[in-house]
Amino acid sequence: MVAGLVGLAMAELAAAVLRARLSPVAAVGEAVIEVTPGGVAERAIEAVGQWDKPLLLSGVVLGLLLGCACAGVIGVRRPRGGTLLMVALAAIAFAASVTRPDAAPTSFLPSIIGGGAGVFTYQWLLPRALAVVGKRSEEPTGRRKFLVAAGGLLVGAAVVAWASRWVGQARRGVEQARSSLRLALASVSTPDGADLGVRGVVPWVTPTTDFYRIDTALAPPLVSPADWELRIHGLVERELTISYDELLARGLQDAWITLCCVSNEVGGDLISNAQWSGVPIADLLAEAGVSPDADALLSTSQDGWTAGTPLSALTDGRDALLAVGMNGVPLPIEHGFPVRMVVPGLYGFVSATKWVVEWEVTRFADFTAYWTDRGWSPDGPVKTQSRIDTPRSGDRREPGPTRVGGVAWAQHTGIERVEVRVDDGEWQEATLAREPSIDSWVQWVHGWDAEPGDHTLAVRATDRSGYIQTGAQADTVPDGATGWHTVEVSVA
Ligand SMILES: Nc1nc2c(c(=O)[nH]1)N[C@H]1C(S)=C(S)[C@@H](COP(=O)(O)O)O[C@H]1N2
Ligand SMILES: [Mo]
Repeated sequence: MVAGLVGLAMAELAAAVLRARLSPVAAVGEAVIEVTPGGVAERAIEAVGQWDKPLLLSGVVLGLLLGCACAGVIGVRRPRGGTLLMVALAAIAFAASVTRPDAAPTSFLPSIIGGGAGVFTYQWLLPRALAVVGKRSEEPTGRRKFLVAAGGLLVGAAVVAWASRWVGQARRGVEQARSSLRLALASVSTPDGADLGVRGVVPWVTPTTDFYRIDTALAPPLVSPADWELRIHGLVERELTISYDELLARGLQDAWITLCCVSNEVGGDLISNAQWSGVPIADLLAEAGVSPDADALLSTSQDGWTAGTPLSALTDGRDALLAVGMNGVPLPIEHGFPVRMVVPGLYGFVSATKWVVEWEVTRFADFTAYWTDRGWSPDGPVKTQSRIDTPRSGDRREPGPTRVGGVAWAQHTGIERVEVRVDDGEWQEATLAREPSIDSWVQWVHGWDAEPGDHTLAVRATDRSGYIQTGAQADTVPDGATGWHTVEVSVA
């Protein structure tokens, strides 16, 4: 039973951290409701009134503990059998979790984590329990050892259960603060002509739920707007501390900016486009008065992550924003709520600090940041790149006219031209969509008269500085991948 409680606590914690709608216990409860005949359920509810849910959940927990007690009894003679029963109990929770109609890809995790913890604890505790039973408690140290171990585990389980409550509540509190905000954000609609609507090409505006996510946070920092402050210090004339309301009072601007991760492989999907709303970073730096000696802004997030950004990129007039909104709504918690940075033209790891709380105006010579400490470059301008979204590698197409399409990007430089090459043929110019901003990616499409056989398609972009995207392949480390994206298609 101790093992069962340990597993239960771990499952609750995993569910809270993963923001699962249901913990495994609740999932089993829902499954019970599902298989209970309507008449029986109605009579039960009539009998117990609004206690139906707490009773059901307690029933599930009791059932679990009963099962665990059986596993304990069985384990005295057949440790294997006891383990098997523990695994079966976890399997019930697993089955209930993944068969919920709204099950997410991660729904199985809490039951696996909790089940694993329970089975592991059972196997660890059982020999100690057997030592007591076997010696008929004549040896007091065996008994004491077992009691200490079991007691310690129970206390641990209680702490974990309490932590899971706390995690869940903190999350709900911030979620509520977020949904009660009334920000003056531009509504989002795709600018005319930006989306070519080619099937298989990602939408020009990335829906927020599909926006890539990269951070080092196991669970996202939970910061309420009421508690948020940005401290600006370092090589400035005036130190400033700005609250959320003070930030909003400066007025919001909207900008289309395509954010990209330096870890994006050639052809990868760690790139997304959104409309960001926020206050120009340059305005805040001007208020603080930046010293001419400084060349960097070291930004720190609530969870201690850091990035170093060239001051030049923040003050040269581009839409570098201290953002509070994304695609017309307050930033989602995962994307940096309540406030993050977004800088066109720079990879996220040197510029896009989420949950940002501190700015130090400083010099690159005087610090290192989170990823520069781990082998990545201190500089991170986005490299001009292009990607084929359709066809995909391995696709089969009918012979005849067909469409090749994708996206290209050179944030804050702009895309001049995209070319497609079939096998060893000539580079042929593709048609570009309208580009509402040089800070976002551009869709392209190319008509291809596909001839039977196996073909390799390649794409390359030329940006408005005249630079033609290199075909030389470079790894993502230390400052971004290069090379042409190619796909293999068979035409038959
Ligand atoms: N606090 C914090 N901010 C962060 C990161 C992080 O790990 N922690 N990762 C950065 C990286 S590497 C990228 S690519 C972008 C990704 O932003 P997104 O998750 O909103 O897409 O956030 C940046 N900001
Ligand atoms: Mo990144």
